[in-house]
Amino acid sequence: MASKTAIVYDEEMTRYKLLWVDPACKIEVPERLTASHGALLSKGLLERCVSIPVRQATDEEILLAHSEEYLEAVKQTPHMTLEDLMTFTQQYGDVYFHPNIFHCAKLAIGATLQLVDSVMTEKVRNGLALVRPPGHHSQRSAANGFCVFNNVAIAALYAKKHYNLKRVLIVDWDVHHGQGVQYCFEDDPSVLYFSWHRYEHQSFWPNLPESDYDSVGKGKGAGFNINVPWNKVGMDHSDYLSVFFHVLLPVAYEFNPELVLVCAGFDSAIGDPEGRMNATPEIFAHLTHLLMPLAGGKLCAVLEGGYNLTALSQSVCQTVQSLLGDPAPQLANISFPCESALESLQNVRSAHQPYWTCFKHSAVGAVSEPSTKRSRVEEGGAENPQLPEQQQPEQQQLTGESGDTLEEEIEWPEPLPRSAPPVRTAVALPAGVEASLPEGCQRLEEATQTSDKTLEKIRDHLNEKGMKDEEEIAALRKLVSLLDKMNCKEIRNGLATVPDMPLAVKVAVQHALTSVDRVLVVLVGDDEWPVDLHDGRVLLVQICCKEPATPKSQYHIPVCIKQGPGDVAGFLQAVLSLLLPVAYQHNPGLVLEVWTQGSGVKEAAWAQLTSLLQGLAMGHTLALLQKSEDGPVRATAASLMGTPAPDLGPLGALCPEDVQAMEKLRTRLENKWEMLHISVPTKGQD
Ligand code: X5A
Ligand code: ZN
Repeated sequence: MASKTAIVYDEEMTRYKLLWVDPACKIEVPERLTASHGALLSKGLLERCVSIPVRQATDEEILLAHSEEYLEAVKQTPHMTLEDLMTFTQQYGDVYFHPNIFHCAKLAIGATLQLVDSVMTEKVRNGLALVRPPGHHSQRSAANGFCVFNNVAIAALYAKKHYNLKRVLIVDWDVHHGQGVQYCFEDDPSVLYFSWHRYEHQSFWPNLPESDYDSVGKGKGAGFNINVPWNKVGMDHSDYLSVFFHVLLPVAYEFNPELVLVCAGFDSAIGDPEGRMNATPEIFAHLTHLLMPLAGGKLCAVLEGGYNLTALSQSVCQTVQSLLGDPAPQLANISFPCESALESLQNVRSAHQPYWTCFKHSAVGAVSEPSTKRSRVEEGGAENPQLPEQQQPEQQQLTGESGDTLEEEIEWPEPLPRSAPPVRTAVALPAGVEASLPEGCQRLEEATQTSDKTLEKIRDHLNEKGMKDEEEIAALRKLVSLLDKMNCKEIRNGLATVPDMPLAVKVAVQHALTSVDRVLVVLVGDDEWPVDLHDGRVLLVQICCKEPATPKSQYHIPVCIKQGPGDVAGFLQAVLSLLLPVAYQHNPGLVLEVWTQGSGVKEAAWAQLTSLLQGLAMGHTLALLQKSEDGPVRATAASLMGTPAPDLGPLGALCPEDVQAMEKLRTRLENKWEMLHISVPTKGQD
């Protein structure tokens, strides 16, 4: 089974540049590639990846997404004089040509296709193509926005053709709208295109009405084009994650792609002169991580924009580290998405309500009718899209004596190293129990010496009369040992089977709180749980079947699914729209994941949950199972080891009552858990 990560790169793609003065194009420099590649090298990441050579794309491949006339025209550029190149360039928007750019553009496509081939033939699990020129703005017969050929669009068409794929997901996290990709797949339901982009009610480049949330695709492709416009700059981690949890991920799971392509532009990171957003490079660790459980882990990231060389290099490294499976950094201060982000979120969900089950039965409509956007644009003035952006008051920039724009130096801390403990997963099973564990997974045979004393202390503290049974004590000692090993960074995560689950949960929480600030307990199954939630350090999310007595604490979140956790659609909805948002906001130092007997949860769904939860607590998850059954133990251990979970297949219908119950839960909790918001708060209400 492929577990490697590919990097596709060739220095040749640095050998073209802007040869004349053009303020719109001067940021697209060869150093974008050398800096990114250099950072991967100096951080020791490159040597952990498989390097795959680039190749030139063939005419046939280029023609998958472009017209013959356009290809023939670009073919002439290597022979043009400087003057001819300038004239040729002028027919397109915000792009430049160079005698070597045609060659590089063929390599950029070739690099992308090499990556797709390596992933599809399972030579590697995933990878990144570091390419120039970028692609997502280029169109059938036009260069645009630094792009000549549409690398990712060609890759999707190529994958459909050569591997007979029926569903490809394109996630475009670049800060610009990849209108070229949208045009290519607008009426094609086999390619789902998602893009978020700086928009500011159409006043930001490329200033298109069709970049707004109401462009949902056409004909058979209706519902398969998702635009999230950012109408303000300064969006941060909470805004980005909200859109992933409440828009992209639910749709992506419902779509069930066979391959994920990422238009990986890093101009959406802090410090970028184009994007002016506020998300630090660590966010890309999480965006990548959250996409990795899809399509059996088949993910190809392809560089698009990114113009602050520091932010770009750091973001590239974060992306690659997630692809490699390194522990994701903790994100502090995830709390409330800004009002403008919520407005976009609400509008895009409402526009897509007719097409996606995950948005059905939700009572929230669009933000005021008729839509707020046109009127705002037509009011003119500050937001008149006709004005070039530099002349707009809110975007006035400092200018130096040369008349050049001076970028205010924005600073942010360098991302911390993401070092992985020597052992990824340790499994504690009762003595004598045989289990076929995944390769590389360590079996914990003996509890640590100190665990005996520790357990005694916990027993006193909990005033626990039980804990007499030898088998029980042996299991609890192993559980304590796993937590200690996690704490001293010997192991990243662990799995234990325990005979008395309520007691084990109590002990684990009690012990964990001596070394971490906050714990997240995720319980799948019914039953009452004697976890002390009074001080807000422990958050308990329970995915269950029976409606519990009204919980008194904001830290007890029971999500009820009528048909039980075995209903995959309901289970997934609970995980994506409730569990993950509160979990990220809680920012635990440990995740305790509990599978109780008879919960009915499907193994594949549990595996997905296990994968997703590893984005929290730097991957410190302790999974507890009630019985040492081979299937669940192996599936859990595999997920903890980083093996992509099996596909869930078509999700089926969502039970309307479940959705309504979850909405009710949201209403109860959203004052405390702001990450649950999916609409603009109503004025006058608190
Ligand atoms: C790939 C990319 C941006 C073009 C901006 C033109 N292009 N103003 O980020
Ligand atoms: Zn961009």
